[in-house]
Amino acid sequence: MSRILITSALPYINGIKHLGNLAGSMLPADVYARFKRGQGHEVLYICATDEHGTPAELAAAAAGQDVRTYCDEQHEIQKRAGEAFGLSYDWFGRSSNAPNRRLTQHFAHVLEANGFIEERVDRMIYSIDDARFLPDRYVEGTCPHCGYRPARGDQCDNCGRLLDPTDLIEPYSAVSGSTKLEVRDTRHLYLLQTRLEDRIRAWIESRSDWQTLARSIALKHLDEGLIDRGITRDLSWGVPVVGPDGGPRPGMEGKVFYVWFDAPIEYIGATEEWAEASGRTWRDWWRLDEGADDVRYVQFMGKDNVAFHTVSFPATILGSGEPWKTVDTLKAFNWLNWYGGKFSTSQKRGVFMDQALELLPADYWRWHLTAYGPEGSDAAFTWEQFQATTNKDLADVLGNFVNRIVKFAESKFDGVVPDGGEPGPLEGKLKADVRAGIAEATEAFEAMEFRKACQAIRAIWVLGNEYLQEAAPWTAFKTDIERSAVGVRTGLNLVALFARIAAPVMPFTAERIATTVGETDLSWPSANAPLLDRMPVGRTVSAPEVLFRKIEDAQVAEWSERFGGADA
Ligand code: B3M
Ligand code: ZN
Repeated sequence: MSRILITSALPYINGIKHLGNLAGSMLPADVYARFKRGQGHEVLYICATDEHGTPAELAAAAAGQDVRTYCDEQHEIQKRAGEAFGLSYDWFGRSSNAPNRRLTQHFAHVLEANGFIEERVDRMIYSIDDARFLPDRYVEGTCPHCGYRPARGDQCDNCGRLLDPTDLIEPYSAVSGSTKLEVRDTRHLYLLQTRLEDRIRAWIESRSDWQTLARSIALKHLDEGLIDRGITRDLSWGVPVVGPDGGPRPGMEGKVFYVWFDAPIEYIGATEEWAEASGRTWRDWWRLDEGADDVRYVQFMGKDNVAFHTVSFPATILGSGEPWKTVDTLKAFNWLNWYGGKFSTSQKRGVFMDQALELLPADYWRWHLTAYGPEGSDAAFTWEQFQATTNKDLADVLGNFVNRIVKFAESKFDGVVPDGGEPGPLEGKLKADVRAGIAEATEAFEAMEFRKACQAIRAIWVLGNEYLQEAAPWTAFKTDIERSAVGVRTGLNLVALFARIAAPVMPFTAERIATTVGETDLSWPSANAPLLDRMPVGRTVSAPEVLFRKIEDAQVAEWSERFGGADA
């Protein structure tokens, strides 16, 4: 049994997340966490809302709320949406809580003491009409790289390049729309990433376990050359910049740390929140000198977040010179697109987590977004594909199998696991095939290849259907009741197994399926555990209410109308 720390990129507080956000970080992290717990490992899955910075201030202003109230509300909304989706966080924290504030200020102090932070006078965009500096997203304009408009001051939504507000062409204030902008001097703290470059490169090279996508993004950023980054902003909402004694820092009054400086530190902060709430210790998860050396740390995120996790956050950690745990395995995801275009929070394009659950239960989405997610390359969500895969994988293959065999046991074998008969060659072959399938699924999950794992799981469900087709207990029932009993018993054992292998991806369904055959064990099956002869003879079974409803063409039409579809 090992200890596994899992984090998924912290969702921004500015509104409920769309399915693309879910598919590229929180959902796969949850699937992996459930898989690892199912194997009996000690898992700590940490997530939080990322609450600081301009996105929060702007969203609060748009909602007509003060930013604290806005964040309080949105945090609850996101927390509830995550729970409803079955995201099994051990803790869902808040980057605006006290532990993160303390830790962020701590890191800044040690970095400065180590010579990696410097105060510089910066030239920043100032809005005369708004009477304030306009950091990051407070400025919009045309992307100098790809010509996209409106690109935000911190990053272009279209080409993904990180930007500085002064890079934008024809900039304007996102607060007022004013173009009366000028560049003024202001003091800021800079993280001297250039001085940490060699250390970061050596560290990346020591990470043998990263996925290709993550590694290539990280190395590309290093090869392009690191720059020293401003890590403070002229904003009121954030972690305040303070002096070493915690008091005001002359010249830095009213400034806060840049949201991307404090956000990843919240992985640690949220663990501290969890520890406080549960009476546990967080240090043995994070400090190598206090027991974290046997922890395996896995991060999940979309590809746009990789540079921050492979370069910026490591610069903070490595520059501190303190023995903090760093990421062992980094799993990055591509984009889930909405038809040919992008999901967009600001333009409300696509389906959002709360809306999705109004349409269908969580597991329909969890299966589709995991089995057909944006793993090796970008993937597109379309209603038509969602309908096709749901109806086939879930209704025809899995749901139908469970219904058919349990109903038959109810009608012909008094609703119990029947006695009698001996397994023959057909069962022998099934067992070998199922074992091979489980080995394949296990290997894929271990490698965090979720699409492949789902394929292997579906293939096992198909084996069950093929077995029933051949064993045909309904036909045998008339001539050879023992043979029929073997078929039913094997089928019911398969039902229990199908629940177990579905559990990481479809936890709600797994429980419902297991209940039909009186099982509670949803652990991941180990290589040589008994599989097809586990259930006690005589145990009562009872058919489920319909497990999955097929998605009708009329629903597809209605949803396309409501959310946009092919012509969106
Ligand atoms: N909140 C970006 C995002 O939502 C950001 C991730 C932070 S991870 C420390 O895409
Ligand atoms: Zn661009």
